[in-house]
Amino acid sequence: MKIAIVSDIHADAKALKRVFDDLPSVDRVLCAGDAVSEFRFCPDTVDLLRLANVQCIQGNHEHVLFEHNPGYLKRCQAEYAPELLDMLAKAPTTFELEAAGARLLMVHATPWEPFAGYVHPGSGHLARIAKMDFEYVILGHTHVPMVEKAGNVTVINPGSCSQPRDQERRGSYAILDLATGEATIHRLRLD
Ligand SMILES: [Mn+2]
Repeated sequence: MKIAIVSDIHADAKALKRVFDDLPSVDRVLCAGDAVSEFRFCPDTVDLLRLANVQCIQGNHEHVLFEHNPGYLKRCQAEYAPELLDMLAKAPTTFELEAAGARLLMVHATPWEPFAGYVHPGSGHLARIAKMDFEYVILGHTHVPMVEKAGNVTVINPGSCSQPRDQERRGSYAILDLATGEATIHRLRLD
């Protein structure tokens, strides 16, 4: 089973489309949160995610939009199709998957605080993740792509397809092959 992982799209439908155009053949696509931004909903982004049957979780931006941003949410509800808003409003905070004998957890920021904390490459948080009962932990939030081993846990952050914060300045996504256990970061070309 091959899984593509995107994250932190931040309402950039064009960047997401670039990912889809670049994707190898995969069985499933996951999105690790912040598909939109707290003050910027993007129906095109959500529609692309919906049409591709992408499993989304909420990031801190969805959380703020749906829980702490009533004025802007009201404007979105007046303007956009309810099924598009619902897709993110009803997205879970964490997503777990068992496949090919492996357990996978996806959460936006950290496994213990879904909307707060950053797990960068080399982070001290990795020691805590190493004790978790998963083969794969998928995170977003940092906009820095990462594939790192924490004990027996492979920690994967696909980075952001639209707003990279590492030195490469190119958007990224990740591919996880559960048959081989291999996770790779793929970079997108710049416009
Ligand atoms: Mn975030």
